Amino acid sequence: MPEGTVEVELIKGHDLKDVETFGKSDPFVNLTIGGQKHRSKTIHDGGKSPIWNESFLFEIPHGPQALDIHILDQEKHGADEAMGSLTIPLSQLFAERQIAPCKYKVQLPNGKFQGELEIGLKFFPKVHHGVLDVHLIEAHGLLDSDALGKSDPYAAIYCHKDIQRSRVIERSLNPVWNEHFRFNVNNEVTEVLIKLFDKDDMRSDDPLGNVVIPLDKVFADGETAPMKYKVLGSKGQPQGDVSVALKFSSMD
Ligand SMILES: [Ca+2]
Ligand SMILES: [Ca+2]
Ligand SMILES: [Ca+2]
Repeated sequence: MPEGTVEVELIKGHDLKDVETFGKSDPFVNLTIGGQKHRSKTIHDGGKSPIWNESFLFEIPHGPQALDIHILDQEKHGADEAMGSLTIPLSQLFAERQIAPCKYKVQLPNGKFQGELEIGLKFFPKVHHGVLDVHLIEAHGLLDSDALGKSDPYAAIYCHKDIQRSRVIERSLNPVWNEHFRFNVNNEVTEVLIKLFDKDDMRSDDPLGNVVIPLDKVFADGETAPMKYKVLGSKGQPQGDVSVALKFSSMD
C-alpha cells in the first residue's frame, strides 16, 4: 500500500453499550495503524453517545493496511473496561482518497454487537520528488488485431499527467522495444499506466490492452528488477504480458 498520511476523523458513538454499573461510561478510543497509536480524549459520563469531534494524523510507510480501533471505559480504580472494537481495511481509502463520515459496527471479541462509531477518513499520498526511469523491455502474446499480417504494437506510457510513446514494432505479437522513458516526478503519483496499441494506417489504432504498475516498491527500494506484468483487456481479460524494470532516483 502507498506511503502517505491517513487522517482519521473520530466523530461520535451511536448507541454504544454502557459498561458502567453505576452512572455512565467514560469512553475513550485507542486508534492504531501499523505501529502508530493515538488516543482520543476521555468523554466523562459520555455514556452511549459520546461526541469526540477529534482528528488524528498517521504518517504511514509502505505496508500497513488496516486501522484498528478499541473503545474503552476509563476507570478511576482498576483497569479500563473494553467497550468493543472494530477494524477498517484501508484498501478502499487508498483507492478513493476519501471516505465520507459513516457508521462502523463496534463488536466484542465474541462478535456481540456493541453499537456504532461514526468515522471519516482521508488519505494524502506522499509526494515523491525525483526521476523515474521506466525500462520497457518487451511483450509476449499480444492480441492480433490486423486482418493481414500481425499487430504492429507500440506503448503509450502515462505517469501522472505525462505521456510518452514507444516506437512501433511492425508485425509482431512478441515485440522487443528495449527503450527507456524518463519521467520527472513531483507529485502524488502512485502508479504507471501502460496502454498498448496496434498501429494502423488509414484508421484509428486498435487498443491491445492496459498494464498498471504500482510504484510503491520502486519508491521504497529505488529499483525493481525486470518483471512481467499482465496486459488486461477492456473487460479485465488477460491479453499477454509486458516486461518492465523500474528505477527511481530520489531528490528528497
Ligand atoms: Ca468509568
Ligand atoms: Ca489493426
Ligand atoms: Ca496494424
